[in-house]
Amino acid sequence: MKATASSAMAIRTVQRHIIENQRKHHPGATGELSWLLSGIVLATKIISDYVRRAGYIDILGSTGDENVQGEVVQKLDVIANDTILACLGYHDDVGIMVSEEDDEPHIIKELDDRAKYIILFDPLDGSSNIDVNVSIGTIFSVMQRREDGGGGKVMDHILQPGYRQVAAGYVVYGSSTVMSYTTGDGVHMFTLDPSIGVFRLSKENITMPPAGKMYSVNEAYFAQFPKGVQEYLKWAKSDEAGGYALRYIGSLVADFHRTLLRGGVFLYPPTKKAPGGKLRLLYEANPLAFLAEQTGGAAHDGTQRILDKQPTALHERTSLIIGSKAEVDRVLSFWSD
Ligand code: AHM
Ligand code: MG
Repeated sequence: MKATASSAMAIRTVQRHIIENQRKHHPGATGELSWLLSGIVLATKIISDYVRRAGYIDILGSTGDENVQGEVVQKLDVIANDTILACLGYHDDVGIMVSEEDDEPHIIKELDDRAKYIILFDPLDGSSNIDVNVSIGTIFSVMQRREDGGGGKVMDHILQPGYRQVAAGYVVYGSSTVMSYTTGDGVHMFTLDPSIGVFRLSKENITMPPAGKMYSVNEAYFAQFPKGVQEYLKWAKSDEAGGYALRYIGSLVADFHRTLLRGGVFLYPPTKKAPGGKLRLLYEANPLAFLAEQTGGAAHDGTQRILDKQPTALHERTSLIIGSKAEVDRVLSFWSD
C-alpha cells in the first residue's frame, strides 16, 4: 500500500506539471490556461490511440476529398481534427478554433469576455506518412484575443504575430508518443505511459544544442531552391563543413523533435511550386518557432524572425529555417532570394 502511494507521488504528469508551472511563474493566474491545455492533452491521447490501432480499424487511406489548400484529406486527418474540436470546443474560455484542415475558423463563442483564448492547430502533421507507419504529430498554438477589441473583427484577433502566443506545443506519434509544451517558461517534454494513460515527465527545461552537424531538407527540390540555399547545401557537403549528416522524415513535427534534441537545422525554402514556402505560418511555423526560441534555438523565414511576422491570411505559408542558433545563422549567411 505504502509503495503504491509513493510511486504515484513520483509520477509527474503533464497536467500536474502545467499546474505547478503556472503557480510558480504566474501566481496570479486563474487556472484557465492549465484547464485548456489539459483539453489538448486529452485530445492527443485519443488521437494517439487511433494512430496505434489505425491498421486494423479501417481508418487508413484518404477520404477522397481535398482540403482548402488542395491537399488530399486522410481519414485520420478528419478524426484528429474532430477530436481536437470536440475536446476543446466546450471550454468556456475558448472563443475561436482555427484548424489547418478547415476553410474557415470555428467561432465557438462570439467575442465575449470569458472566451479569450484562440487555439490554432495542425491536427495531424505529416499526412503523407500516415499510411506507412512513419512518425506523424499534432502541433498547437494558443493566443489570447486582442485586448483592444480588434475593431470587432474576428480576423484581427486571429492574425496576430507569433510573439503573442501564450502557449504552444506538439505531440509526436512515433515509436512512443511524446509531447513538448511551453507557456513561455521553458520547454518540457513528456512520454505517454500507455499502461496508465498519462503523459509522464521525461525532460524539463530543454536546451537545444547550440550547433549540430545535421541538416534536414527535401533535397529533391534542389534545382528549385533559391541560389543561396543551393550554395549552403553544397557547403554542407564540402570538406570545409567537416561532415554533416542529412536526416529528413517528411513530418515537420518529427524532424523538429529530432532537431530539438540533437541540434542541427531544418529548412523548407521557397520552391518553384511553393514560392512563398509550403509550411503554414499559424499552425506550424509559429508554434515551433516559439518552442525553438524557448530552448535557445532560432526560427527565421530568410528575411525576418518567424515570431515577428504579421500574418495576413488564415492559411498563409512561409519559408522556414529552424533549429540550433549557429546552424540557422549559417544558412542565413548564404541566403538570397
Ligand atoms: P501536412 O501538414 O499536410 O502534413 O504538410 C506539411 C508537411 C510537413 O510535415 C513536412 O515537413 C512537409 O509537409 C513535407 O513536404 P514535402 O513532401 O514537400 O517534403
Ligand atoms: Mg502540417
